[in-house]
Amino acid sequence: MSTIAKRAFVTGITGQDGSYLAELLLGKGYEVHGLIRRASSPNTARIDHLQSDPHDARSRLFLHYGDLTDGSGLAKLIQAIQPSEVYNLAAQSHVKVSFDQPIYTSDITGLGTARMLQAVRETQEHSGQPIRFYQASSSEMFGKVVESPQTESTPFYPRSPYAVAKVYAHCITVNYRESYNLHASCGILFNHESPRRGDTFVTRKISRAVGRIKVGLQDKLYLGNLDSKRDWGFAGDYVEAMWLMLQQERPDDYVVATGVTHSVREFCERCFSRVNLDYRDFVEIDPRYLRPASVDYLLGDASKVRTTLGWKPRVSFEGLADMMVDSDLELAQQEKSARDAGHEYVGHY
Ligand code: NAP
Ligand code: G4F
Repeated sequence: MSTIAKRAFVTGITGQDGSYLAELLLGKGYEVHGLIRRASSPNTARIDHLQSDPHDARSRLFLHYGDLTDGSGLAKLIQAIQPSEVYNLAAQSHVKVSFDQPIYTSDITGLGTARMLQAVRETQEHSGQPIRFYQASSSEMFGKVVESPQTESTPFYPRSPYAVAKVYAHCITVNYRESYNLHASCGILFNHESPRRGDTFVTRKISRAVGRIKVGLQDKLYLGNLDSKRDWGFAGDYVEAMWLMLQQERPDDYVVATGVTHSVREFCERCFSRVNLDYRDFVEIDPRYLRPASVDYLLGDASKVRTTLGWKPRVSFEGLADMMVDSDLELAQQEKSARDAGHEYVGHY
């Protein structure tokens, strides 16, 4: 394959951000190549709407099997695809799970990034064609925050195996930028959500439960720390910042956030009130959802991305909660109808 101006390779394309980013890139005319893991049942629900007939010559989305544990497989793929931009979004991305699977999380979320960087570096050296690299860094790296709001220069204090792995991934990306003249940028993204959010993250867990409670499919919602605060934005807005970073002449690191923080309790209040319910009647605390070490407060200062890239969030906290509840209420109504008709419900994002 020869290098064309707009060819992107996206790891994590089946995830929340990957699906929005693929939509954005296809909309801008890119040829998009995505890495997917082989699974015993389909795992492409979030991007199925982007896949046209494989025999249709106009299709610009290509999926390739691979895994972040397989460095030589990644290198072969990147050499074959010859992308001009690489977005590394794949990760074991669940903080609580990382306490149960610390070694696995370090391997995927941490070392997986080093494997990607090495594959990109080798391909660029062989072909002489520049490749721009985006790393999905996280506000979890700030952890037990040493200052507020958090900026690009706030020191990291990771509080979970996931966050430690992300700090490694962030630092190795900066190291490859400085050592090999790689156009590699890190987006330090604060929490971002959507109707496509995985349903074990707290916002989606809440919006799913609100829909199901409203239609009578569920009685209670069990949560952990309700006082924890996050700077929540909409994933569709945040993928635009990723793309903007790779359009700059110089690589750099940017905090992407709304600059507003809310508690899990406030998210519950907003979601339940959207369907005229009071969260206090349904939410109960289950210590199983507490973490061995917690991140209690995150608030981002996105001045740099606003002024340098001209990026700003479009969806507010209230707009996000309403969007998620409305979507999950519709899903719950479909689930209820299917159940009432005696059919098995097949969910979608
Ligand atoms: P997500 O929905 O959990 O998606 C993770 C993606 O990684 C999925 O496509 C998953 O594939 C893939 N993946 C997992 N392990 C893999 C492996 N071993 N090899 C190849 N692919 C693998 O996460 P997200 O919310 O879209 O987040 C995207 C990235 O941004 C992640 O790196 C996350 O850590 C980071 N981040 C997210 C946020 C946020 O608030 N959403 C904030 C800051 C940073 P399967 O579908 O097969 O599981
Ligand atoms: O939705 P969460 O699981 O997201 P968390 O831990 O902030 O991590 C997410 O955002 C990071 C960016 O800061 C990403 F890097 C990471 O990949 C992921 O996308 O939990 C949010 C808060 C936490 O304080 C948690 O303790 O909600 C609290 N919480 C309370 N009850 C709960 C629950 N979280 C989950 N998942 N489930 C609960 O029942």
